[in-house]
Amino acid sequence: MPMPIPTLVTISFSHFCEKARWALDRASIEYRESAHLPLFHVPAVRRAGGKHGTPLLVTGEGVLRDSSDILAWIDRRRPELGLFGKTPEERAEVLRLEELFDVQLGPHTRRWAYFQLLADRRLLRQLFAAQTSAPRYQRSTMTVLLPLVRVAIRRSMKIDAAGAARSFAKIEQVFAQVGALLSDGRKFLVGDSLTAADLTFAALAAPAVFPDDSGGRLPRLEELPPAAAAQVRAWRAHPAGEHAERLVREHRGGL
Ligand SMILES: N[C@@H](CCC(=O)N[C@@H](CS)C(=O)NCC(=O)O)C(=O)O
Repeated sequence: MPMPIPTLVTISFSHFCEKARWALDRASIEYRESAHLPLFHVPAVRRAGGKHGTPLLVTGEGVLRDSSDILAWIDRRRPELGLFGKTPEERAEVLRLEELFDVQLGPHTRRWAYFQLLADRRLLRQLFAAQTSAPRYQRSTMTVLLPLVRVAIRRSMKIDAAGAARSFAKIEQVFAQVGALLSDGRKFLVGDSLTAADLTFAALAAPAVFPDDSGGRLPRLEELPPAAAAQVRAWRAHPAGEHAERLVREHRGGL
């Protein structure tokens, strides 16, 4: 019996979801996306066999509930891609960096960016309206639910000025570590081709560098409030930010 096409359940603009989507696209694995706005994702995730977190990949072999599990599954299906490097040493380094970015970068770019966006109702409304991969009823209901959703996001991720400042410091630390790795002139974080380390870094750095090629899922740099835009410009000028932007530009087809 042929395997059913996997379904990727997402919050459309989530950077952890983009990590999984990018890896699936890179591996040319056929899948369908069930994309949602925040809050609406919960029933969809539950129906698919998860709790509430996205991304979730429903495959013929079971349900994968974490972006790293999804990348590991892709690697088992497409080992020739070298998503985790070409030697055991490279694999160990890719896994180390993937974990570093998952824990020390992703939650912090998200909190920093949400802090900027939640302060600007018009921008938040635009962000939700731009998610054309999510069902139309969710986008129209969101205009009514917006005040509730702002409070829910703020509370669930402890988004306040002090938290945003802590996240800012974490982003700076990770950018410094990535900058140090790149300082020898390497084109990729590990080995001589794109691995899960680069892909994870570029996907999770997006809410700090707002790449021009985000497929319309994130606001454009010029739409951000001036202070946030100035910070994003500074991160873009950092070697790590330049690296993230270049990876998206050169290696992220099919947005
Ligand atoms: N470690 C997880 C993190 C995923 C994550 O933080 N997902 C967020 C979106 S960026 C989410 O779904 N939040 C909503 C929720 O948990 O209900 C992974 O790598 O998949």
